[in-house]
Amino acid sequence: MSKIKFLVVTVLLAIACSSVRATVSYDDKAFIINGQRKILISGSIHYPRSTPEMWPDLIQKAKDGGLDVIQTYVFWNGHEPSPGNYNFEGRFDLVKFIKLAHQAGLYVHLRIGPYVCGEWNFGGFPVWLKYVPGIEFRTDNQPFKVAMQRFVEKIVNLMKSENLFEPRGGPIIMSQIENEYGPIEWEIGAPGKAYSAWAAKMAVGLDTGVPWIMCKQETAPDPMIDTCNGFYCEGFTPNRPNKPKMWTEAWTGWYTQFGGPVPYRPAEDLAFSVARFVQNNGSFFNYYMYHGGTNFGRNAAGLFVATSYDYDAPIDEYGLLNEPKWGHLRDLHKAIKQSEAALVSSYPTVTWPGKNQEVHVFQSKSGACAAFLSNFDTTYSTKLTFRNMQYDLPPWSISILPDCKTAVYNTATINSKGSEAKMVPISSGLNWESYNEQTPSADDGDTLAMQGLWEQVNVTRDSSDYLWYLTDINIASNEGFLKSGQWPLLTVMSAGDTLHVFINGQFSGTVYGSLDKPKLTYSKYVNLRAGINKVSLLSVSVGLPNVGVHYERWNTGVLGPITLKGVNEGTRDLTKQRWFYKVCATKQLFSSITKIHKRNTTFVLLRV
Ligand SMILES: *[C@@H]1O[C@H](CO)[C@@H](O)[C@H](O)[C@H]1NC(C)=O
Ligand SMILES: *[C@@H]1O[C@H](CO)[C@@H](O)[C@H](O)[C@H]1NC(C)=O
Ligand SMILES: CC(=O)N[C@H]1CO[C@H](CO)[C@@H](O)[C@@H]1O
Repeated sequence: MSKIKFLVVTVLLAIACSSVRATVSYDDKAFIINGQRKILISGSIHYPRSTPEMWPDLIQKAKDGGLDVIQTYVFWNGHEPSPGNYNFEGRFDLVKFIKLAHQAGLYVHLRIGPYVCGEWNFGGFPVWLKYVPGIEFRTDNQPFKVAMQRFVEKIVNLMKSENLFEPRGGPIIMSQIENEYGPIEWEIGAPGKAYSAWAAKMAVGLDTGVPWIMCKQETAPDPMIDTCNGFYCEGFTPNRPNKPKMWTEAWTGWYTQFGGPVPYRPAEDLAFSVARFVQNNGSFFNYYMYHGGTNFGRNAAGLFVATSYDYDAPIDEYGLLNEPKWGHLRDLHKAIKQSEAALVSSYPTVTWPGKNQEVHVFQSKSGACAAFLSNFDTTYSTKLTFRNMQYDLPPWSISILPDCKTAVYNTATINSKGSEAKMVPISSGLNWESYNEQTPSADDGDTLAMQGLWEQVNVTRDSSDYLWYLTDINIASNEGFLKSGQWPLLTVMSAGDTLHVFINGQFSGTVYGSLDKPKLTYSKYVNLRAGINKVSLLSVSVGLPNVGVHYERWNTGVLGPITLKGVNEGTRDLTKQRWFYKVCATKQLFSSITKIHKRNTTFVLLRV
């Protein structure tokens, strides 16, 4: 063995050993990785909201944009579609996603949850969880805790077996248990506190070697780090003086709802909020989302979350740079990194040289100095004097001086090139198919017969958004309305989200719920004939709820009452009679739906 070779081997061994011994800890200033305090710049990319083919490019663009960390939720219902049957393939190949981030030299923040909210169907919980006997979600409930612990252990053990936590040489430097639990705990009180304490203890017991976070929960038990989510977080303070100030969700935009506006957040304001957070001791911030992506298939949450999850993120839904946002933030990150030595080793001295002016100076013992100059006036520019120099500050902006002299960046001054995405119609290559389907009726063979009205998800188990409610109305030949021609009034009450009504195979009407008011009522005079009349109700849900206290108790579908008014006996109650059920398989499309949904055709097509 030559001397050079020997040296190479020694160096490699040293690297291997040091990576094995790598540690992640924190103090009040920042996360400490291998003994070094860091300002960590992070961005959310949810692996199932893009395709594995897109991942390397998205991750590279995140790296080029100046990110240190990729943050993702873990999506339980994608990974365990039925109890004990796990899926880590395709868009759900979590290990591959994390390894790609590692290969690009990025860290990972793994938000295991397993409650994730995230505008994701059922907040990430598998639908079968709702039907575990005695279960109550996200509280001090034994069946829930057992199921939750099993899944969290499954994920942690997978990460351990692949050596993905930082102390074993992997990229994961922090995890998260639960998600935005503060408001729920506040509402449910004691059982919420007990559950929180249990979740923290359970997580710590898994011995991952990296710190745990509980976001948006001021009461997070030690040693969980409580963190902030929001459009602005500069005023946030962690619940113990030994915890760093972290912003787990800096909202880059917002999600889109069907029928709603497409949200937009200016790059200038986003940059301003981040600079303001950092100048107030913030040392970790994460863009939610950095790439929002797409709610494929039926992954979008109810109610009315759109298929696009673009979020006005720095990387758009298609994986293209959203300029000038991406470039403006890259420039911000550069300025913050140039200031890092001063930021992590001192607290700011704050002064107010003039009206709406504020100066933060970070001066370390070793001589590093960084300054942030702010103009909080929303309308007027200002001239700010700092250390005998004059600086021009546009309204609502912060300038960063990594050497306390040179303003290398201003949050309201965009230097990166903007580019408008151009939409070009595709003239060929798209293959459309259409299907025609008969309206089913109660006497079709393949239906499920039950007494009364059943909750929709109880029947479909979320295998489809579509459920037929079918029954017969028997009209005697001596009914008065047959002679007078004054048709009876059919009224159908549904818990949501959309209802199409057919009488004797003929389309009779559609009613929509909305995000604010999912419940709906169909009420119409219907043309009935003597003898048997076929009533076919197609109830459509637009995804399961993802948020709220005990959202597992949420109901969807035709729950009644259903009445027929104006018959000989006055009002006939159809609620408790025999109903037949037919789950619409997801491939079966319904030709009339596309016609009926003049308004929101796209949404019906995409969720199918
Ligand atoms: C920064 O943190 C220190 C120590 O906790 C505190 O005294 C100071 O007020 C903080 N400064 C700002 C601007 O938040
Ligand atoms: C749900 O289904 C069960 C049988 O699987 C039934 O006993 C129960 O009444 C149903 N609940 C509702 C609300 O439909
Ligand atoms: C009536 C109604 O709500 N229509 C909406 C359906 O969706 C489109 C696209 O999002 C909206 O522009 C319509 O307002």
